[in-house]
Amino acid sequence: VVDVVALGESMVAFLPSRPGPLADVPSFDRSIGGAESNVACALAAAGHSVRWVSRVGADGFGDHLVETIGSYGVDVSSVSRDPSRPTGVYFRTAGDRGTDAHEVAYYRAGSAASAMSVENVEPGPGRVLHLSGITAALSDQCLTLLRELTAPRPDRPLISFDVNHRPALWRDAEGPRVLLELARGADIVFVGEDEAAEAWGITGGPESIRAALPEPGVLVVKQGARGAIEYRSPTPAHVTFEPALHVTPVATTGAGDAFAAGYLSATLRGLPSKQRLRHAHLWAAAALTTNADLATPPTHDITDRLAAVTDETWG
Ligand code: KDG
Repeated sequence: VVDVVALGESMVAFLPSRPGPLADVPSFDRSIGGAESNVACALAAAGHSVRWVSRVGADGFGDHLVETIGSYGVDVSSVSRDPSRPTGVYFRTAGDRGTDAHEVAYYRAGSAASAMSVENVEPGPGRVLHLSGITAALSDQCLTLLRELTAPRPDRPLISFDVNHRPALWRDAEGPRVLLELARGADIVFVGEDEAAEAWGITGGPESIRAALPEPGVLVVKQGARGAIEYRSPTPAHVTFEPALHVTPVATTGAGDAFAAGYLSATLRGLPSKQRLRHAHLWAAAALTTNADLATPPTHDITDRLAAVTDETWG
């Protein structure tokens, strides 16, 4: 049984050779993206056993994804190939330093991963199953798959769910309602305060988000550069806030995935709430200060030492 199974679509990502609007960027460098495989790669790089489950096309981009994700130590043996559909790709611009303002152009409609279904995907055993709201947005059959995987049953693994609201991907206005439903059925939920406002119109801060999402045993509300709050059942007994590290972001894409991975890593290691949040912030800081979506996290040894500093030193 692996520590974590991460299921979702990955894409070849094309990162701009220079800042500016998409219309003006002359060339792009090949990289990889995919919220769930970003989590998988970070966890595997830190020594956890991880399997990534997905579908890619029978094409060179699919080869590149499987090879690159596998090179982090992730088990990719459950990734299947679809000869009739392409691997998704996407292009993005670089935001102005320190802002999240960037353009994204997806070429993933009809991709191999968007045809994932209960029939062609088998996550296999794992302690944690990490999923995200992106998969729900890909297609009706992907949404059915997510509902199936998260349905209550005695042998269900711990479900980790990152809301990852991507308005550009939703095919109808149902997205926010579906994301709330999926989040309510998960065990560990990650959501941004801004994301909850955008998706669900919840503007009353973390307490209001917890009020809308009372079910998950763990709810982590991310407050961007400020920090993050963990609500752990039974609430309101266990509420932990931990400030984020002050870094100058190079690119914010992928920081949420690194945050989730750091949090899950510390959870798997049985660390207490404050340390879970600090590990999440440290891994996020590593991703924020790299241009690519995916950053190799600091080792356990370094993370443990950095996370052990006094409150006055931290942040
Ligand atoms: O969280 C980062 C991801 O958003 C990025 O790697 C690309 O998976 C991606 C998506 O669907 O936006």
